[in-house]
Amino acid sequence: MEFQNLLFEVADRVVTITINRPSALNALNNDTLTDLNKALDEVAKNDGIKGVILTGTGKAFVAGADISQMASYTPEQCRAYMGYAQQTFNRIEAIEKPFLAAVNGYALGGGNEICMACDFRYASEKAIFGQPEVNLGIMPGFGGSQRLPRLVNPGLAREIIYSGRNVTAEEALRIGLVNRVCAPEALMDEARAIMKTIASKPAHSLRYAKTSINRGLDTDLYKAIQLELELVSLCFSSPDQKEGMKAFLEKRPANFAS
Ligand code: DAK
Repeated sequence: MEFQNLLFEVADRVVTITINRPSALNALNNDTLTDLNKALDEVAKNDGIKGVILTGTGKAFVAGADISQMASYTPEQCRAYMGYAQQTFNRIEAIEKPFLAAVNGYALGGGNEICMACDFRYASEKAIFGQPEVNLGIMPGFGGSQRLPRLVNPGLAREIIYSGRNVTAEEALRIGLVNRVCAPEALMDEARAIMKTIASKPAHSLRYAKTSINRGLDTDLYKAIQLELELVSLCFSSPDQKEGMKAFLEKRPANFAS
C-alpha cells in the first residue's frame, strides 16, 4: 500500500500506523486524512490484523488539524473537511479491533481527539496533551467536547477546554486520560508488548468486548447489560470458545484459530 504521510507496518498481527508528516508536526491535512482512511480500510477488512498502534514521527503525535489549510476556509469548506475528519475518528471506534494510541509528543486539538477515539492510551514522558482551539477562536470540533468529559472528570474537561492549557503526561496519567507513562525510548516496546498479548486472544472476544463497551457507554446501564448478554451468548457459537474451555479443562494452553 502506498501512503504520502503515513507508515503502515505489521508485526505479530498488530499494525503500527505512524502519522509521518514531521515538518508540520503531523498536523492532519486532507492528504493525511485520506491516508488514514486507506489504512483503516485495510485494518477493517484484513482478518490477519488483530489490533492497531497509532503513533507519530518526531516530536509530535499529532499537533491537530492543519491550521494553514483551514485558516481561509469558508464555513462550507470547513464543514466538508471537518466532517470527513470526524467520520475518520468515528471509524476508529466503529472498527471492532482494539486501537492503542502511543503518544510520543504533542497531542493537541485534533491530536488529542484522535487519541481519545482510540481504545486506550500510553504516553511518553515527553507527551503534551491539550485542546488549544480557544486560542484560535474556535472550539474542539473532532469530538473533544464530548469525549474528554466522558474520559476525565467533567469539571476538569471544562477547565482544559476553556483555558486551552497544556496537560503534561504526568497529569494525563493522574486524571485517567492515559493508562501508562513510559520513558520515551520504552514507549513503543511497551505498546507492542500489550498489543501482542491482546492480539493473542480470539478475534470474536475482542470484537464483541469492544462493541459491548462502546455501545454500552452510550446507553443506560440495564440496556447495556442486555446487549452484553446477547454478545457473550454469541461467543458460544465460536470454535475458539470451545477450544478455550477445553484447553482449560485439559490443563494446557489454548490454541486459538482466529
Ligand atoms: N497545523 C499546521 N502546521 C502546524 C501545526 C498545525 N496544527 N502545528 C505545528 N505546525 C507547523 C508549524 O507551523 C511549523 O511549521 P514551519 O514554520 O516550520 O513551516 C512546524 O509545524 C513546527 O512547529 P513550531 O515551529 O511551532 O514548533 P514548536 O516546537 O515551536 O511548537 C507547538 C510546537 C505544538 C506548541 C506549536 O507548533 C503549536 O502550538 N501548534 C499548533 C497546535 C494547535 O493549536 N493545534 C490545534 C489545531 S485546531 C472543526 C473545526 C476546527 C477543528 C476541528 C473541527 N469542525 C468544523 C468540525 C480544529 C481542530 C484543531 O485541531
